[in-house]
Amino acid sequence: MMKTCTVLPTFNERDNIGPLITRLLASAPDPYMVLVVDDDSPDGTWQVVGSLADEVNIDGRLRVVLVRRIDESGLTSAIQRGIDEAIHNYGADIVTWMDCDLSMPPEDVPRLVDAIAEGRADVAVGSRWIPGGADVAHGFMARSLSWIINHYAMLLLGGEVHDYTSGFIAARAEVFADSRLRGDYGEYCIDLLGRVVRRGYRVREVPYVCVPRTEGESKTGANLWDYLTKGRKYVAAVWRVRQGR
Ligand SMILES: Nc1nc2c(ncn2[C@@H]2O[C@H](COP(=O)(O)OP(=O)(O)O)[C@@H](O)[C@H]2O)c(=O)[nH]1
Ligand SMILES: [Mg+2]
Repeated sequence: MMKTCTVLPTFNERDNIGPLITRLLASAPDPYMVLVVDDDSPDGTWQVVGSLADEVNIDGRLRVVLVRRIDESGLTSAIQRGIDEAIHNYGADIVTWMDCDLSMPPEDVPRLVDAIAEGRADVAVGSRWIPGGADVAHGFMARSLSWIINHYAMLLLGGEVHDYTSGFIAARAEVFADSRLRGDYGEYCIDLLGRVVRRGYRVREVPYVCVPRTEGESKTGANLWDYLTKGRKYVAAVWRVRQGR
């Protein structure tokens, strides 16, 4: 039986994290655990997780774990910390992660996990850009820029992946032995997927519909300048992987 752990990186997600964990546990594979990596959120997200853990951790098959980071912050290092803890401290065979703003449906996690547990993939990617997937969260400008960066990535890195900036991933633990996350925000995803494709891991996409967050605030800006700044890092990530670095 493969043990699955979902890593949840949080910063100020107080009103989202409870419903997210409840929904994850309701449709969870077995055995399953959730590991939240919170960067000492001022809104007290970690307190909500702490009390949820007290409620849930009675049954040995389901588990909620909190890692509260005080001296470190940032999305990529939070996910990597969660991956390391999941594999080395909790013996996870499959690690998944996602945003915690409920923009990625928790009910889709088992579909990603199944692709791996059934031996169809080493890495499963939640994808907005294959049939059945969609992005109803972002406006025309963001979707257009996503189209451009993904087509650029497909051209240079290979067409197995259509959503290189997905951030909704499941992978076999073995994949992380030679692939640590790099970068500070969304570019880590392009970098990781580009490298696993190059290394010959089997990558499979599973469609999902990205919906708008209703509680809390996005940590990324949504004006043209923010998109261009982010876009530059994405382009650089594609180029770096293309060069085999
Ligand atoms: N631990 C941690 N999580 C973060 C940090 N920045 C963003 N997140 C989380 O990363 C996910 C994506 O962030 P979000 O604000 O939705 O960004 P957007 O989707 O790019 O608009 C959410 O779960 C955030 O709570 C951070 O510095 N540390
Ligand atoms: Mg978001």
